Amino acid sequence: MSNLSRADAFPLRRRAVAKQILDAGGDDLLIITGLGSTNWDFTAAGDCERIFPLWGAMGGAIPMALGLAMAQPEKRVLVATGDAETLMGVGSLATVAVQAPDNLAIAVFDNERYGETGMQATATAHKADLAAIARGSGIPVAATVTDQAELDAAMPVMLTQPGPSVTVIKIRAEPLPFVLPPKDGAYLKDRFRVALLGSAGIV
Ligand SMILES: Cc1ncc(C[n+]2csc(CCOP(=O)(O)OP(=O)(O)O)c2C)c(N)n1
Repeated sequence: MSNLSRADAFPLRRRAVAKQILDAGGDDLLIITGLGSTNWDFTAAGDCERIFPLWGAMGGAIPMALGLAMAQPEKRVLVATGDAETLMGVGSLATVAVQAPDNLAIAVFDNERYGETGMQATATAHKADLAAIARGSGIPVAATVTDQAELDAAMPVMLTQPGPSVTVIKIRAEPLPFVLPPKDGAYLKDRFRVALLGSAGIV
């Protein structure tokens, strides 16, 4: 099987992975999801006010989560985003390493595809290794998981252990029905701020 089609048979399924993370994360976990499929995955798992789905700004999910983690050092922050989104903002991994917030976990849902735009192969279907890029950027806690046992073992890395961490989760390349979160950016911002700060968050 060539690299370009191997993701069609990866055992981990993105919707189940998102649900496992959301369910295990508990009520205090703050989540940023990247544009495209991770938005739909976490909305399908259970849209809630502690999730901020990024509708645009490709490459912006990790920088946004970094800022949130630095602003809220007592809260655990997880960003779940795609391989193409991560590659587009790849310099942000070096900035994460410089700032090194221990409350930040990065989960890359790596289907080796540009899912939303028609499943074209990304660089991770060829030679790019995002965990190696993360380590080379200065984030030592960086690993790739490929099956359920490895995902289970990585859950504490994503949810409780000191970070920053990068967990690259190889998930099946599969087109799924869109499950859209609310689209109004002001509403999404306000509901997230109220969940985090109370009513003072939107004065
Ligand atoms: C700057 C920019 N370029 C291109 C796009 C179009 N676009 C939206 S989602 C997407 C692919 C996302 O792929 P990935 O991050 O791997 O997520 P997946 O849906 O495959 O999980 C692209 C190219 C965009 N929104 N912004």
